[in-house]
Amino acid sequence: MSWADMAQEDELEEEEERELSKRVVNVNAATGELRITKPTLSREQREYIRFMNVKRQRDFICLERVNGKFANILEGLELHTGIFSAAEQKRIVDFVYSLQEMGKKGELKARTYTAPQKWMRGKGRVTIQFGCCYNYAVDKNRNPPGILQNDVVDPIPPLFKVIIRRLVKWHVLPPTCVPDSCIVNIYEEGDCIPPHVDNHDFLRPFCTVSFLSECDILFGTNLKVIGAGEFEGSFAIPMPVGSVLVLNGRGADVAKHCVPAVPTKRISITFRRMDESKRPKGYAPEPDLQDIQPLSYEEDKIIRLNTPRGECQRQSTRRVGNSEMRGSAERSLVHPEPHDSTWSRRGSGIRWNRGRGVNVNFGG
Ligand SMILES: O=C(O)CCC(=O)C(=O)O
Repeated sequence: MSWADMAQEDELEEEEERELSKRVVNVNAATGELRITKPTLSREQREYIRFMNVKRQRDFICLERVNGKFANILEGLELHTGIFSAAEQKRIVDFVYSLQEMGKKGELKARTYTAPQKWMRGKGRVTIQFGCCYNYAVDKNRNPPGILQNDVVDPIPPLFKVIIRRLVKWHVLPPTCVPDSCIVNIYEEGDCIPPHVDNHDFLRPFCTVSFLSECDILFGTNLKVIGAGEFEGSFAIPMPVGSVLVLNGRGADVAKHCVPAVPTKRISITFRRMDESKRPKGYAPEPDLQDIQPLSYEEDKIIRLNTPRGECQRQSTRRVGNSEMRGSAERSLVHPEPHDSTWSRRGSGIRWNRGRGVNVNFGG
């Protein structure tokens, strides 16, 4: 399948659409008679249902001393779940694999695909960059970290533009900050991303979408490197598969973040908008990423849908994530809980140990 074929907005939704249009069996309580009906929801109605079922957590709190005063270093972080269905995630992951194959065969531009030298655990990960070439550290040409002005990478593939439109339409990113670049990170078991604050060549907010496996992202003003791929930080946020973590405010700029060595293979895609003055030379904005408008629904409103039984649909505020299902008391101390709860801790140190999860040290 070509990239152009995948550019169809409907196509990301295709499997989900089938799911939602499945036949419904109604049992008549009095007669026991079975009636099979096929709900005919318009595309807008289906999108509305999915949009209303997105769970959004915006109440992360971790107090740390910043310039002599306690401040919530997680202010500005948001975790959105339910943006991508399982079928959509599979489609995206399959596409990433095809990109990886192209990269290995030299079919992508030289700076698009980078595979790290694997010489010790906890070193690097495969990256595939689109829209601009980001330099993580001073390179052999002495370029500082940031967007390289003279290096070319491939343009954002159509399927990723579909994702970007979804993120803006579904109120994950504001229309003032439509991403025009992205980095795919492919983590094999043991790969990590070390503590960093994203470069200011990119605007805030930006976001990361997680695929294949859940892992923790650590935040803290002072993230310590304990060993290869092992870091210590103040707060861990589990990123469920298919979730989108938005970084903004102090959560993006005061706290550093890192992903410790992952227990199992994982893919993430970080979407960011370049500062206009930092765009690579000759960069032309993508016409199909202009004028994207958020859906004009309010996130928390009840609506009556035109379903056969006219039921009310309401956004659930309870977050049911894998972390809850694991039922670990240890993890639940630091993990986000239902939408309207607030979790607050002063920097007490969370050490991430591979295979053992998060240990909470209350520091005496
Ligand atoms: O993989 C992730 O979730 C984090 C990625 C990240 O921090 C980055 O791309 O800068």
